[in-house]
Amino acid sequence: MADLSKEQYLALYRQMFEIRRTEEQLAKAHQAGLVHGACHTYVGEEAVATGVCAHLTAKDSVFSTHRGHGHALAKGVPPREVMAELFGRVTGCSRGRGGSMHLFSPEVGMMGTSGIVGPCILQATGAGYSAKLMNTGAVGVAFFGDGASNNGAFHEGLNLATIWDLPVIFVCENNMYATEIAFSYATRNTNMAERARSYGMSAVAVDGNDVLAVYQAADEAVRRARAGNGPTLIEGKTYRTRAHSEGMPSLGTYRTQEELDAWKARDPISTYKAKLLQSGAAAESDFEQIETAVQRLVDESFEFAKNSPYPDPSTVSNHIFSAS
Ligand SMILES: Cc1ncc(C[n+]2csc(CCOP(=O)(O)OP(=O)(O)O)c2C)c(N)n1
Ligand SMILES: [Mg+2]
Repeated sequence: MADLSKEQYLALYRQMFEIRRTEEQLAKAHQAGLVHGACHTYVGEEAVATGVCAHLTAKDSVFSTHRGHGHALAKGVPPREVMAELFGRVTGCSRGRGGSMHLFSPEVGMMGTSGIVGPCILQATGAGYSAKLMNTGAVGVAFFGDGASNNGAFHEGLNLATIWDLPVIFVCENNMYATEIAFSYATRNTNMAERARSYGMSAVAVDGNDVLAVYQAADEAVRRARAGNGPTLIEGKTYRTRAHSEGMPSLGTYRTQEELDAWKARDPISTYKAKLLQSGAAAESDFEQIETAVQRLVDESFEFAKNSPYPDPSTVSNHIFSAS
């Protein structure tokens, strides 16, 4: 096991638990009609964002996807701002104008989720280029799925970041499917690390359900980037245990109940908790305290979001770029 302090071990647990509870609340809110627009949850994949973002500060930039609630939370956007944003309220991180797929909070370096699959790879490359030019010591981080790796942006971004030794971390969340298309169907080379290495960059594949494995890989990648030694691709092999998007069937015809059950048994949160208990790194009472506090935070965030006003209609044309 990685050599962390008890506080560090528990901070990782707390972050994953906060993402899980927020997502579960959002899924219920979606069923109740409170969420405007699509809602792709991060349930099952929490260890990836948590293990990576533990190494980042507010000056590091994260660019994310349609499945981005977990990235925003792990980067430091409070659950109430995420919930309010999905409910279209003025107190949301994008003032209620963006929703799930436009979560922006530059104050904490959350540079946006996006429904367009792929561009976050190029945006993070741009952030790395900017950090290098300005000599800020910051890193750019792209979170993206296996599906995005078959998009042109992947190849352009990885190549450019490599030849210019940019401080970028490419985090591929390989959950085996793009919507309902298996990764093994969509490419003849499913070895993501090998694909990245073919550009000449460092790459590593880790168990994306093991937060400590992700944490260690990200530690090395962030150090390498900050030292000026170029980008890294981290492939986190993981699985989403809910539907692609809320309202869609969680199984469909593309995956089996057995597969889903097998991954649920490898849940990143409960397996981590069991590991910490077994090793004596933390006690049952530590988890009780964290779980109670997080549940209270999520409940309060939900009430806050639900009771917040919608943006005033008279402000509809604010924040819109106009050349005239
Ligand atoms: C450029 C582009 N092509 C297609 C889509 C439709 N689309 C939305 S989500 C998705 C699947 C993405 O799969 P992946 O990158 O593996 O992420 P996951 O949903 O598995 O987290 C697709 C194809 C899109 N939003 N953008
Ligand atoms: Mg996928």
